[in-house]
Amino acid sequence: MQMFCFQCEETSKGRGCTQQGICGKHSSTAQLQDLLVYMLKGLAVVIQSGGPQVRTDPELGRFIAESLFMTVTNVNFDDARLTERLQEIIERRESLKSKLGQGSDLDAVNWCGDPGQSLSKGALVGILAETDEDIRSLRELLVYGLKGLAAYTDHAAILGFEDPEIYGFMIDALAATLTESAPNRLLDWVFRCGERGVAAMALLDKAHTSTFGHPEITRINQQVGTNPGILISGHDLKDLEELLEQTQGTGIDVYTHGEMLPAHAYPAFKQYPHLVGNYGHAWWQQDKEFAAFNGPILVTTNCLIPVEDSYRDRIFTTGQVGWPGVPHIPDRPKGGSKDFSPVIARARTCPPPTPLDQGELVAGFAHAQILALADQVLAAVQSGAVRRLIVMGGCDGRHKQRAYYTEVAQCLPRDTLILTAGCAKYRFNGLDLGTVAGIPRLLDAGQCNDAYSLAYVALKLKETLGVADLNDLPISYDIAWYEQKAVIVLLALLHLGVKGIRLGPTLPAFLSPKVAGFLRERFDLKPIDNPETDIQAMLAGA
Ligand code: FSO
Ligand code: SF4
Repeated sequence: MQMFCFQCEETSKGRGCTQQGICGKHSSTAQLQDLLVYMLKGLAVVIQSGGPQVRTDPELGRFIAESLFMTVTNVNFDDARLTERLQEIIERRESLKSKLGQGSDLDAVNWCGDPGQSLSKGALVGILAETDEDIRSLRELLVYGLKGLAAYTDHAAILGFEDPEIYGFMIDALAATLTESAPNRLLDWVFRCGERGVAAMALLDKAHTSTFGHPEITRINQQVGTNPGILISGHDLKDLEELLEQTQGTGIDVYTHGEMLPAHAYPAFKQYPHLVGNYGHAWWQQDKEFAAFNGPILVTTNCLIPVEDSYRDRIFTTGQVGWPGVPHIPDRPKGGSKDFSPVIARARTCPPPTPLDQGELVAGFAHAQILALADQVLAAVQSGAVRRLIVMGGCDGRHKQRAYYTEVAQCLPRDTLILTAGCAKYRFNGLDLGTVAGIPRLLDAGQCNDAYSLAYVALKLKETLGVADLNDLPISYDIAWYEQKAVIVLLALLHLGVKGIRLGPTLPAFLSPKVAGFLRERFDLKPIDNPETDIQAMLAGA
């Protein structure tokens, strides 16, 4: 075994990647990421010893969030950047230790090997270092929740929105993964992580809507123009804004890809006529679609898949994303903007994109817009015109079983509404699902983090309909997951008290039978079955 990773849904054989990641991660990268997480735990212990002020220091909090984000699936494959980050963690830890005059016997607080020893150390301190499968399961569930939390926290911080308590929690929880081994206490940390997940998603929602306005119902063009284009992928709306500013008047068009699609619905982006449309589908098809795009591609967050030769000379990364040998646009200087001129210069040399799709997509059903339709939705629910709302959010992926989600969307009766968020929508947003009671049957709230919007709508419906329990609403949850942001969304929903969630296409490999059994018993969390059986069950409220 050269590595062990089971943090995403596509893990090898549903058990764990042991030679190389299905995602393309080499064993060296996996070992560096394992060591990075381990060293962050040690840094967290040192930070804690500095008391409340150090614990909620935003500069340290941002550093921890960014570092965790680098280890999320499909973010950073660049061993040189990971090694550099490891050195930074050690330097910060050592300087804090001497400043605070605090030490500890823990290895993660003291290990100072040189970079040549990182791989062997990473192999020693990885996931399997814990031999009890239930403790390992709970610990990893918490770490993956924290990775998702870190990603959303980082996005909000980039827009200037921060909550020191979220940073403080991240530090306490990371430290707890080293110092806690009682299952009930670890479980408690997991649930508290879900609570912080709600706070982080709310913060990011506030960051997005107060910076770019509230999403509005928007028709999004899928056709290509005749100018050279830049394709921007990932979730970072600040990067999109700066790219649009820097490409104004250059004769270069900008297209969104993957999770950048919902950007079209924000009022702030409508002022840029050269933001012409969306190109392509979910992340896993990027090898073919990036090749066909012909122009430069800017990847701002996950999901990045192994870079193909056909577009290697015109792909750029930024933020926490990295691929060896691919040019990286550095972070913005304090108070300034990122410099996308290398991307723009590359675009000038490229032909326009090859057409891929025709027609339009509709998005922009975040909470403000759905609540603007609230009277209509409520009346339709109360009159029985709408029988049930089905939340089908989350992630897309390569596995054939994900055709389940297309089939469910196609086969759900016409008196149901589908609420979605995240890249899972690419399984059904091209279908003509029509309207019910004048309401479009597919309501797309936005990115995976906009699952917050869906939870917000559910809470508002509960209040308006005067039902005692969220689970008494005519809403079913049929969630698709792939990586660790989906883990924090799941923990957030559990924290809100949502029961009966269907999770697919497979349950996480990191849930031990006992932990999965516990979640089933307490929250009725279950795997998906076949579309017909699940549709019948959801319509019956099960
Ligand atoms: Fe998808 Fe990838 Fe948004 Fe994830 S593009 S899979 S949950 O990174 O973040 O929904
Ligand atoms: Fe395997 Fe997923 Fe880990 Fe990649 S992130 S190594 S595919 S489990």
